[in-house]
Amino acid sequence: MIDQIRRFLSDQKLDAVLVTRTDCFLGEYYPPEHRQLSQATGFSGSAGLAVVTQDQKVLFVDSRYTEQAKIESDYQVFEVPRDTTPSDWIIKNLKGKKIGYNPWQRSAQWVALMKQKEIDLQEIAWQKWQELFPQEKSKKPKVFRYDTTYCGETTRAKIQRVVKVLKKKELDAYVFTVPDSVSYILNKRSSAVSDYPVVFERLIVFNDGTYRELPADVSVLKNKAIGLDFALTPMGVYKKLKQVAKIVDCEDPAEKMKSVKNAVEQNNIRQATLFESKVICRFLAFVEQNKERLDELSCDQKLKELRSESPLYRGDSFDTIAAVGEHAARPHYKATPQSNKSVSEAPLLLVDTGGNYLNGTTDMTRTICIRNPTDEMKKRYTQVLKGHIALAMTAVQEGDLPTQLDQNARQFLRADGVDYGHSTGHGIGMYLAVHETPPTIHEKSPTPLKAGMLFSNEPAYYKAGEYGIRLENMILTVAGPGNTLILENLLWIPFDSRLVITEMLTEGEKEWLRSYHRGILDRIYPDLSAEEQEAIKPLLDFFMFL
Ligand SMILES: [Mn+2]
Repeated sequence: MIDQIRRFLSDQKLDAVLVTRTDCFLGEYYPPEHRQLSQATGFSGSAGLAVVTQDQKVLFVDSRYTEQAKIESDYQVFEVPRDTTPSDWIIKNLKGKKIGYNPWQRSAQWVALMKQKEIDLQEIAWQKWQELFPQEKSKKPKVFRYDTTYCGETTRAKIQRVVKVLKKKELDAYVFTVPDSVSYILNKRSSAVSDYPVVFERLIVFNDGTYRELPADVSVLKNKAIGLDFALTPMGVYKKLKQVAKIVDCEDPAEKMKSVKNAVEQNNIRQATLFESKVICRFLAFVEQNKERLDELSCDQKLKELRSESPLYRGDSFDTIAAVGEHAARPHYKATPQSNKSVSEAPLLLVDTGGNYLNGTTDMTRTICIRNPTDEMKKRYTQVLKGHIALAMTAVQEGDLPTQLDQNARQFLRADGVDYGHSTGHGIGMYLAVHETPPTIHEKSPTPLKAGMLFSNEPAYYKAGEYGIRLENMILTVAGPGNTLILENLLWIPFDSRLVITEMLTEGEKEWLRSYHRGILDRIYPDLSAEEQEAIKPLLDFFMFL
């Protein structure tokens, strides 16, 4: 392949070519027609960017994929942003060179930034791109209406909210280019893949309240003032629109709209998470009963089987991470038949998993004791748990940034000189993407908290090559007295008493754990079989006597 790419460079009089994993919606969705990154490099992960010149071939991946990329590919691998970012590397190494790229796979904002830095980007026509990376045609996914019993607001009402934004900004129309946003506004979903059940369309909303799919011929927008989110729009779309219309960079209004769940959505997600809590409690019971014969892949199977008992289950919201021992030190580990480990091989098992149900998307993580944890593991587990509780107990007001939540979750680890490399939490879609922005629970998050936001609380600790710990619940913000926000916990799944050092807990933390575990007894226990109740006792038991 590399020879073909280099021949292509000479034929096209280019010095370099960029190959990304993104589809033409800038997403990581992976239909067969966008297999170019793995074709070029051999690397099969879900995100990455490669640059090929006549004498260099480099691959940029994030920390979850560094190891995998080095195994799968013979490219020089850079970890982003620890080593460098692709943009910085390009600016440093390729100034003055002609760099070919596919304008449907880079954002208008990124292209503008590169041009500012005097990087010579050359568009490669779709036809030429396909000659270089021959693609199979993918099947059209089945699209269906997402009922208002689940989403709680009609398309008409959502369009009216967009029209308000248009009037305020004196725009004639807005072009939505992100599948999540289009699916949200049109109340449509598809069966494309279970972890991203969106429709792959772009949408125009006019300020008179009419709307339509963005057609190939965009003359309908001639001379109109249109809003577009440059960071979320492929250069190919931007250019087409720019030829006919006056375009203005304007934040995608659906991002904020969908980040606040309405009352119907809130009730639905409460039900989905209650069902999911039962699934996980039954799963934990199953692990206790079958430690000796379970492995990472069979954990995944069991979870799917338990979820399938709900008629609303449409598949997992992401690939389950069932990670034994050192596998858990990689936050996005995915078991393969080659890597598959048996559960009883190490002291700890980490399971991060979620379902996509018609009434909501779920995401949770527990780390459980399989046998003989070390004192260090217990100390780290307790520190992560204290951080989880601290976040859950944080007093929050409407309009606060998530800074304090993030700092509270990290404080006990940081006081001990360690930390974790990812955000403490992420927004969660409503039968949409499991990672949704806003909000992001991070020190630098720019988005204030509001009532109706749904996000994860997932502090962690990773010791490379040895083990990993992560404890994740889902939180819904609800308006409290005055200006306060109540952080409503949505998941009822035991923490593992066998991994807690009681002496490290304050009275307040013990009270939180007691009431949380009482919640499990009230809400989940009655629906478990006698054997299941008995099996998860070792996790729960101890909290009764705190
Ligand atoms: Mn999560």
